[in-house]
Amino acid sequence: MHGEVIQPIPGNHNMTSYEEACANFRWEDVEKEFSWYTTGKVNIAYEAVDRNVLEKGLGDKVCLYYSDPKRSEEVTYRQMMERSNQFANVLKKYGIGKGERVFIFMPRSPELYASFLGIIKSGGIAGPLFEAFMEGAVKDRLADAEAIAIITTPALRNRIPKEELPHLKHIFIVDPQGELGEGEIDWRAEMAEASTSFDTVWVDREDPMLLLYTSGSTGKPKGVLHVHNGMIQHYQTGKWVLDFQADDIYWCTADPGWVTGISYGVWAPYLHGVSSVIRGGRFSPRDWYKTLQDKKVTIWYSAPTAFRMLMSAGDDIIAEHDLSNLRHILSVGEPLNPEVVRWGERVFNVRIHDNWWMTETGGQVISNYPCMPIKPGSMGKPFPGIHAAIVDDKGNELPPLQMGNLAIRAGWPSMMRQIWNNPKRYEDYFRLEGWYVSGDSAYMDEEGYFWFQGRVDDVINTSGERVGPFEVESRLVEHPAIAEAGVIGKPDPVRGEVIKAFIALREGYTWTDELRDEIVQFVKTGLAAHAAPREIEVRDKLPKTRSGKIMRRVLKAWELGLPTGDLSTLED
Ligand code: 6R9
Repeated sequence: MHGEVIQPIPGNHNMTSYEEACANFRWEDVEKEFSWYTTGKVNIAYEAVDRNVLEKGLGDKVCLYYSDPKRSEEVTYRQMMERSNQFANVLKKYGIGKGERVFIFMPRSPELYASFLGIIKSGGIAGPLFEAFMEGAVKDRLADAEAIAIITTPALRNRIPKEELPHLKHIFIVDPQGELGEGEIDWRAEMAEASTSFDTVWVDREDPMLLLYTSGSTGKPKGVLHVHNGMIQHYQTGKWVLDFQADDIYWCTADPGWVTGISYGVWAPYLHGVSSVIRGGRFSPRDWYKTLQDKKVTIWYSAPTAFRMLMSAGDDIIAEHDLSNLRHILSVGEPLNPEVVRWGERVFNVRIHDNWWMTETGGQVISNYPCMPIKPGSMGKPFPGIHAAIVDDKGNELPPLQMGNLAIRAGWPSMMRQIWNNPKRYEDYFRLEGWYVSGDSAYMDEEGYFWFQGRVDDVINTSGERVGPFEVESRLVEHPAIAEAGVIGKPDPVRGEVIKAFIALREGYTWTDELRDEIVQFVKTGLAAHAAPREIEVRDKLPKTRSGKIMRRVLKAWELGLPTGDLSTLED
């Protein structure tokens, strides 16, 4: 398995040798790439947008090629600057400013990106949400963050229970239909009146700009807080991992509700003044290949589930398209099967570069680089300047080929700075002296390549989305028919894992297809479609510890037909 190697594609890559890059690299040197290095004025949105227009002569360059089945639009860097200025002015008009949490809950669109950048220019903290979230999920996040405003669309408006959110004052609606209710504001009408110039609110490098909620194995989703300083890492990984060149056309398929859709859907390409493709609408292999072809995409960043779905759609569709502009492809979010890497090489004639990181790390940590041989199945090597290692449960570094906790020496530029309102949960990540403990297990081979093994905790990764079993269980037991529930990830060839629930019914209920559908719907409306179980199995009783915790490890063993292991803490 370690023997298979795919050699680099020759070319002028920004990084010419990984070893050399590691030997000479200092994060401090990257600071010189930003205008704040000389002016002392910091704001990541200025560096990513305004500076391209005002200092680099890229005002007329396309920032965004947006398209969905109904709409197609190009936005230049100058337009992006002006529109984000307008939205920053709108926020200012409503008295919304520095440090305030402003959420975004809408499908991908040019309006979403202008709003996002406007929030950050105004010194605020943006909280992007997946459009798939239902009322319960939206409410939990807005309440935890004490959000003051949200930007949404008419279709999603009714999932925001404003009456139950005392801090939420303003709901900006893009193209509202009918009368506006209390606190509702017409986004486009306000934009039309707002000035296109705005004095960017200058902040400290350590001031927050982004709040992203993500799941752990216990408790409600946690708010991961990121600061402006992350730009140092977004810039440098853009340079060395994505290998941005001035004329690249770049397509990151990730939604901004996920960290990838921000760090690599906005910051990295914008900081390099590269043109991005954004495609709205549903996944469809034909649309995707057509987008790659028509937009002449050179760098494409997606996720293993998408690649596996494309693979299963067959190679014939690929042959109908000219995809010869592609230079390389990147993948994140879940383990990238060697099979998919080989498929990519065969059908696209380029390499798929796996890379590993998390919402909490803010940027890529372990990567494959265009100048480096790749080993299919490996996530690659640590980014220069970052010390990643495999450590035991006491924090001792383990030698090659030993499996353990994948950990990172604290202090890389885009590291999260807080779990919102929850210092204890933050500290827990750093419980092993000086290490950030990822919750993933892995090993390193003798040549320094890292190989993913699994999650240490029970967090489920379905189609690249992190789902906390506890959230799903909590919602399930809210249903009157369910006495108790335990949720696990079941291996799946396309989605990586699917959600499987084991439940025990309350007295008086019988299991029927109708009840099953009702329960699935119940979870969907409470959380999100992707959080609903694909499979439900009814048992008389679930295995529990004496303290009453459902033993997911036993459920998993049942599912996989494995021995259940030590059951000494089992209730009876
Ligand atoms: C960016 C992102 C993080 C979790 C992470 C791990 C899994 C991410 C991976 C990978 C295997 C890779 N993960 N990249 N597993 N190979 N290349 O995905 O953030 O949504 O927070 O998920 O995803 O388990 O801990 P996030």
